[in-house]
Amino acid sequence: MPEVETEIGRYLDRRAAVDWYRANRRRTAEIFEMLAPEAYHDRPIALRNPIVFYEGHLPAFSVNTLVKRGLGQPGIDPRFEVLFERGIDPEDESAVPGAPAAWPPRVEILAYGARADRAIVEALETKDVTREDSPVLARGLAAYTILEHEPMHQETLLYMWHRLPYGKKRAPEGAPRPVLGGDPPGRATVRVPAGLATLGAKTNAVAFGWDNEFAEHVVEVPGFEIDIDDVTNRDFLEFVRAGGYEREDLWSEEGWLWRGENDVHHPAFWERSGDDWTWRGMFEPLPLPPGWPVFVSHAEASAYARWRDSRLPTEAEFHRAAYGTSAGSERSYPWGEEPPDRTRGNFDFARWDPVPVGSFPAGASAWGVRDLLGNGWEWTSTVFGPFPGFEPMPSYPVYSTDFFDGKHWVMKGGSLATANPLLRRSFRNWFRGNYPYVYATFRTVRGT
Ligand code: AVJ
Ligand code: FE
Repeated sequence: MPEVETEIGRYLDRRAAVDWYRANRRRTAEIFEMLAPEAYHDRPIALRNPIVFYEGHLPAFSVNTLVKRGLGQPGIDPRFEVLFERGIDPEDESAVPGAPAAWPPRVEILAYGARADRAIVEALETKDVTREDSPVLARGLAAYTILEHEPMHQETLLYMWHRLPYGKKRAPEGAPRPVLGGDPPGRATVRVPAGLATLGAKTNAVAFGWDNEFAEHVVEVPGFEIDIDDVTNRDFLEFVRAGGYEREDLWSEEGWLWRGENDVHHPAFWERSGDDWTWRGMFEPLPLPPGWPVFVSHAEASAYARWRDSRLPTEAEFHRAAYGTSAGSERSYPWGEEPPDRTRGNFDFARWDPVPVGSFPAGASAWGVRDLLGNGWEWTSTVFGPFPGFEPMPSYPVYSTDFFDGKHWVMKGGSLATANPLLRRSFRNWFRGNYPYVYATFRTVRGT
C-alpha cells in the first residue's frame, strides 16, 4: 500500500489506518459481546441514549464524516445516517429529547455496520483521503476524526456497562481480576514552583488534534502545592462521614441543587451495604477499595476540595504538574518522551476497573506526581472553552462549539478506558459538572 505524505511530513499510512480502523471495530464488537441480549435496549444512563444507539452511531458517524462530508460520495442509508448522527447531553432528565418510538432491529444495525466497514476500508485503502485542496481531508483530518471517535465511545460504552446489573453482562475470557490493594499512602503533597505551561498544540507538531486543542499558547502559572496522589475512596469516605453531602456551604449553587434534586449522598460507584460500602466493580461488587481513586462528579469533587480548604487545579496547573520540569523544559508525557506502555499507568483498556493510586512509579511526573495519565480523568476548575485562535474543525464542526456554554468543565489525563493515542498532552475532555458516571477523579491544590 502506498504511503501518503501530508504537508507536515508525517504519514497517514494507509495500511496503518486500515489496521487501526479494524482494531477499533474489533474492540467495539468485544465490548458489545460482554452484553446479555436483554440489555440491548436498556438505557443505563438516563442522560444518554440507549445502548442500541451506539452500535449504529459508530458506523454512521464514520460514513457521515469520511465518505459523505470528506469524499463527497453518497452514504449507505440516509435513514440510519440521520437517526444515528449524534448523541445527546441534556442538563437533566427533564431536558432529555424524545427518542424514536422504535429503534431498528439489531440485525439491520449490524448489517449497516458491515456495509459501512466495507466502505470505510475501501476509502482508506484506495481513495485520496489526504487531499490538500479539501479542508475536510487535508492531512487525513476526516480519517483521523473517525479513528479517534470510535475509542472515545468505547469509553462511553464501558462506563454505561458499569451501571448495568451483573446479570446483564459477563467478563470477556481472560479478564484481569480486580486489584483491591490495601490502605493507600498518606495524603502527601509537593510544591510546584511558578513557571510556564504550554497548553494546546501547534498544528504542525501533531498528526491530528481535535479543534479544541488549538492553538498552542503559553501560560504563566504561579507556584502551588498539589496532591501527589488522586483523592482515594478512603479520603472521600472521611468527607461522607463528616456530613459533607449535608453541608450546603461546601457546594456551589448548581452542585447543591443537583445533590438535592437527585438525592445524592455518595459517589455513584458506591453502594451502601449496612455500615459498609460496596464499590460497583465492572463484573462483581467489591468491598470499597480504600486505595482506588474516588470517581465523582465535578460538583462532588469541588465540595470535597472546599472541605479540605483547598480547590481543584486549573487546566494550566495540571499541565505544570504533569509536564513541567524544574529545568523549565516541558515533556510530552509526565515521565518523559517514551510512548505510553503498560508500565506507565492504567489506560488503554488493560483492565475494567481502576487500581490503587501510586501503582505505577514509572509513570510519575518530574515532580513525583503520580497517575496523571490513566486510572481516571482528572477534573479541573477550568470551564471548557476555546483556546485563542480556535476554529471549528471542518471534519466535524460541532465537536466542541456546542459545549462552550459555561456549563462544562475540562478534564485532563485519561482513564482505564482511554486509548493510547488520546493520551497526548494537548487532548482535552469535558463533561457537565453534575455528571457522576464517568471514570473521573481529582486531586486538590493549595496556593494563590
Ligand atoms: C469529548 C468525551 C465529551 O462523549 O460526548 C463523541 C466525545 N463527541 N462523539 C462525548 C464525542 C462526539 C465527547 N467527549
Ligand atoms: Fe459520537
